Amino acid sequence: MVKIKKIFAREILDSRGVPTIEVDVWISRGIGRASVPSGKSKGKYEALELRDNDKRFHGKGVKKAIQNINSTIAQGLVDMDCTKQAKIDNRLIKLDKTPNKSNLGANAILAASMACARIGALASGKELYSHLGKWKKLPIPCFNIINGGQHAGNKLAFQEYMIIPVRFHSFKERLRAGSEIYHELKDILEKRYGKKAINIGDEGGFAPQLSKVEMPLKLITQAIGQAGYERKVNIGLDCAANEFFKNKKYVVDGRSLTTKQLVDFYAELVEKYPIISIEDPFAEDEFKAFADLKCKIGKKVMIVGDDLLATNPERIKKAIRSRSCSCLLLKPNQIGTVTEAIKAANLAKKAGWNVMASHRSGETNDPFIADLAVAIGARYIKAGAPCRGERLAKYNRLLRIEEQLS
Ligand code: 2PG
Ligand code: MG
Repeated sequence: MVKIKKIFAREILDSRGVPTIEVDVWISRGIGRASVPSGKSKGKYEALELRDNDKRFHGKGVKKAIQNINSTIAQGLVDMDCTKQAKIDNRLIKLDKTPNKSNLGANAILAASMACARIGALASGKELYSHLGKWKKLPIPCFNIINGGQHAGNKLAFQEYMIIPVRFHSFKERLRAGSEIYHELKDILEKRYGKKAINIGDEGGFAPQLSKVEMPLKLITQAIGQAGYERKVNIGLDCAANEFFKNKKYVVDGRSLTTKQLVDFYAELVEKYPIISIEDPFAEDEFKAFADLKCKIGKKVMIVGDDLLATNPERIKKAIRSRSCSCLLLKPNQIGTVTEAIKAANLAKKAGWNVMASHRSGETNDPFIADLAVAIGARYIKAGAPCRGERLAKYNRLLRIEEQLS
């Protein structure tokens, strides 16, 4: 038994310069520290992120959440055994008493939960990934190299265009391929559209002024080929379709599409490009549309649920019943504790789905999600482009984990 002595939270800034929470948990021989990310294209079924909504930081301050950690959460966790993550998380859930963590704030609760996991690992003399799980395989990275939607100042309806280096023997080789293709794409964009096309979006991918959703697929396929990785690297999309769902239609490239038309459009894209994964192809309540798409292209393409599932067990169960997905996008801050995130992953895996562990568009340098991905045996991880410190913090951590495991 290693007792928690003290818990202290502070307000820090994330990669968009917006406040977020960092927590220190103390035991007699050290500190565990963690910080939480924040999304922009958030789904309505996510646990509540508590913001101050006052004058500071345009309403985005997190002082209330910090106060909750330094008072209620600290009082509730001090003297508990830091190596017992499930018990800690259970206590956090009880202290909050709401289904969506709206009392103390999911950002407050998750920051405390993650910091406890870190100190629990230290106290047990383990790496974080082996403290949290038994799996020891590295996930395949999905690098978001063109940003659109809410993450960029361009007109692209789709939010993320990812390259997925599938056919390689190590994480290290996958990271190399990701970086080489990223730089190949940079050259292509600059030559074709000039310097303004190589500005980057929130997740480190390029944000060229393209307006047709198919164009990035052409450019990325070209970059993969020119870098010499044809047939070894595939493409994944996060359409984040909630964001272009207006009056029951999907507004893509200036056209308003019905669900059926959008299903056909995805099927066409899949025929033309080496796409193996599509996340949030429809809005967050459209279980049936997801299922229709899965029925049509599901043998070739993984259908990933993010806003649809919100890392929430009830929604995951519903999607299992309705055959809407074949992969869970796992975002710990959608549900609010480390233990609940692990349970969500296990539920998805039991149904035969894949799991893709995910960062958020507003990140910190905390690589927690990398360790969690290994711990739960996630087949994939997405942490943005192979560019920008807060994205590389995750990929570089995986390089180190691979070294330890080999
Ligand atoms: C997503 C995420 C992360 P955000 O939609 O999958 O890439 O974006 O964090 O803005 O919700
Ligand atoms: Mg998403």
